[in-house]
Amino acid sequence: MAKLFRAAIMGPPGSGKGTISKRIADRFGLQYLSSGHFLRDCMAANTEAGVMVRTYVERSMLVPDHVMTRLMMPRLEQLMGHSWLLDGFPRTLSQAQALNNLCQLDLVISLNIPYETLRERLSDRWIHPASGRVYNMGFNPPRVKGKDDITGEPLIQHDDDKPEALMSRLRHYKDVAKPVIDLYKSQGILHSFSGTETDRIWPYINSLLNTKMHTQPSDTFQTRTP
Ligand code: G5P
Ligand code: MG
Repeated sequence: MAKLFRAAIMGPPGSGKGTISKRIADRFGLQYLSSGHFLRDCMAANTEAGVMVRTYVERSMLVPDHVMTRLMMPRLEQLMGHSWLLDGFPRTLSQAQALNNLCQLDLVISLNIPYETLRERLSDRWIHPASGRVYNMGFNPPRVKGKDDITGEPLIQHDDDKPEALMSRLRHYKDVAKPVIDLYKSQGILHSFSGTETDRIWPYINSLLNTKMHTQPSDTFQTRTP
């Protein structure tokens, strides 16, 4: 029987997790779960949990671990029969331990992007608040300036993408990510990629996944048809 493939992608805000995840999901037929999108869905549904997490997400603060795992675990259990890729979860050691209790990851991708690059990207970033769709005026602009491609509604910019706020978010990311990175390094499943352009990093990630998923006869992983 085909094995299931479980991967996660980590990286600071704006490092390209979402952009790369979408390429991986499309190319390799993995189910894709972004913790940020998932939280925004909860917020849009105005559930009790959604109202609670809004206070954190709107200030770009991490949602507390016990809330995050309580929300994510049932969603992950629904995906148990599939191969998947997680974007933005786990972010803390406590989340990584909770995930470890559910299943063992096969691969973790960590993105190392210089601060200056992140600053440039995020200051150029526009968001459709209702859906969380993200645009970049240089890299992936909307078809009509200032408007969401799907709904035509106006795009906005986040206060948190200003330089001072961004610097503090990045510092915080490094502090909480370090023990998670160390854990996955010790398990031998961490692969780090450095660079300033997603399009230059992508071929290396593509080739790593090709090797992991397709070339070893014992590793026939179960995916949905891409
Ligand atoms: P999210 O949604 O996980 P962040 O802040 O970690 O949010 P973000 O902003 O979604 O990360 P990303 O996914 O790493 O960034 O990057 P991206 O969106 O693909 O790319 C960023 C921008 O750069 C885009 O405009 C893209 O088009 C552009 N870009 C990409 N590559 C290039 C390139 O090569 N060149 C150029 N010029 N541009 C490029 O989490 C949101 C919030 O939810 C909560 C937290 O409050 C968090 O702040 N949260 C959690 N809280 C606790 N625990 C968790 N596990 C949580 N997960 C989420
Ligand atoms: Mg993202």
